Amino acid sequence: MSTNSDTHVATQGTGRVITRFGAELLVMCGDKTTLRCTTKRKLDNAACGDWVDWQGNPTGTARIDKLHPRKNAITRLTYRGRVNTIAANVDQLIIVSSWLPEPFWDLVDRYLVVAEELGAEAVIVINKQDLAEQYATDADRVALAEYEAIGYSVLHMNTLENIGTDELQQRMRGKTNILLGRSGVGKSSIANKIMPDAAILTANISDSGEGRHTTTTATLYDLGEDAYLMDSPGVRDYAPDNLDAIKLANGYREFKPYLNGCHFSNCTHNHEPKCSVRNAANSGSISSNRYQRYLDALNNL
Ligand SMILES: Nc1nc2c(ncn2[C@@H]2O[C@H](COP(=O)(O)OP(=O)(O)OP(=O)(O)O)[C@@H](O)[C@H]2O)c(=O)[nH]1
Ligand SMILES: [Mg+2]
Ligand SMILES: [Zn+2]
Repeated sequence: MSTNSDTHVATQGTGRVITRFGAELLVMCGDKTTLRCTTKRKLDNAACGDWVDWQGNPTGTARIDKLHPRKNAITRLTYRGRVNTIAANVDQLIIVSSWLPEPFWDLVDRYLVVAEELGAEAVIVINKQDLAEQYATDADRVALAEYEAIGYSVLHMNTLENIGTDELQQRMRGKTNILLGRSGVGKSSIANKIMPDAAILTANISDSGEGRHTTTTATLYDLGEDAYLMDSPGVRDYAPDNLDAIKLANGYREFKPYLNGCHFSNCTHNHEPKCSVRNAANSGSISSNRYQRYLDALNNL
């Protein structure tokens, strides 16, 4: 991918924001060339993944003058209390765990809540399959089976021996993906397998003289076959900071058939009498492990 502003001067078009650096945005146009754009002040929140309309002007620069409606957005509160959009229009979360460091299923649940809230799909990746025999417990295997039982795909990978890479790439096709997970599970190793050339793009951007590429927004990588990866340190360890009891419960997809059956319409599925969700967990209709982790998450809100 080359940075090629000249061909677009004094024209207009629609494109997708690849990244932001300082006040400038890098936009990928329909023909896959990239264009450096400024933006109107009120479109200041344009972020990686946004679809935008841009307009070239005779002085050779281009400006974003319209932000298309978003499917969803990953936001973070800045220390000043401002909402900062780090990525927009995410189709799929790739939630990475490994056998060492050991899986934290409560963290996986948390990311699944994010996926449900965003209306995005989720793939649960368990990396370091070579260490499974040594470290995986029976409880871990139960946890994985329980995710599969409620319709999540579980993909075992081993980046050292290139196991699972093809399948992951297949699952990423036609979608804008993000990679999430705790430190040490192998996110960078996986990213390097699926986008070996992508570093070139970031190198080009930081050479452009606009100063350091700050990580307040992610970068969109074109992986071919209509697959995209949005990536940045802030995305990889993203933690939602605006959850409430309702959003949390809505994030456990197996609760959905029971939510209308609770006696109280504002039931938090904890202590309330005649709670249909708790009954389902007690009777084994849904996983009591997941329900217990839900209660822990609720208490930690
Ligand atoms: N045994 C084994 N080790 C792996 C595998 N994949 C990655 N590793 C190792 O795990 C360590 C952590 O991998 P990274 O890719 O740096 O993990 P990360 O998730 O990016 O970690 P942070 O950047 O700290 O968030 C490295 O030493 C990798 O070589 C695997 O499939 N099997
Ligand atoms: Mg890393
Ligand atoms: Zn309830």
